[in-house]
Amino acid sequence: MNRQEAMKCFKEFPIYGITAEAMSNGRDNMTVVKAMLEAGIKFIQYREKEKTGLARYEECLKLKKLTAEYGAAFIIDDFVDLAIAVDADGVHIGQDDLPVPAVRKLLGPDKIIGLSTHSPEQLEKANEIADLIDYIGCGPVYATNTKKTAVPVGLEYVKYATEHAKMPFVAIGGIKEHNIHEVYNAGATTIAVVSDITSADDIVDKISKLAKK
Ligand code: 3NM
Repeated sequence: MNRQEAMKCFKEFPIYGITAEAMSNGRDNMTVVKAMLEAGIKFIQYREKEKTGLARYEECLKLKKLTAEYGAAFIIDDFVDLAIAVDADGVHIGQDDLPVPAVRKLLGPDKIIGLSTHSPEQLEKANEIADLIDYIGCGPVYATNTKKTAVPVGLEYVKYATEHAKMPFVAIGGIKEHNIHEVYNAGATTIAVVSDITSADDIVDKISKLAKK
């Protein structure tokens, strides 16, 4: 799908899905992603930092096919080369990765770039190159074991993003069924939930609860 169609997916369903095989109760990513898609998720990020390049490549080829069957966007965390190799719909990068203009040069004009931000300063810097970025991540909203080094930025930053971001944003970090209503109330319309989904006994049921405002 093209960049515009992929961003339509971003906006179509409130929950943004991310893989985390180590926190999936022994299930593989294909099983977990299939459940996410069955539940209506339209935007999947492949995030696997510990696997080998070959394992990631082979898995992403399968996941790209699966997500395409459901008309969902499929993007890759961190690895721009992998995204190009499997013709993913884009990448998600962090503040310490290749700079956005360099990634845009590698990917060309028709792929999504998402950028993690963790402060109003980083958001304002992203705003300055809004034409190169499709969406930003804002977090971690709460403390999380999934990304242990990150310092929580709280709902205040979600409110800041609601008012100031020039592009769509996804709130992320420590968001679960019991606190997601606070994040919706702070103005987020797209919310990434990792461990509360991947570790759920019934993933489809969990997502239907998270998607209710
Ligand atoms: N990025 P969970 S927080 C992958 O703040 C990630 O940019 C973050 O996992 C950021 O939903 C985070 O299990 C982990 O807390 C989110």
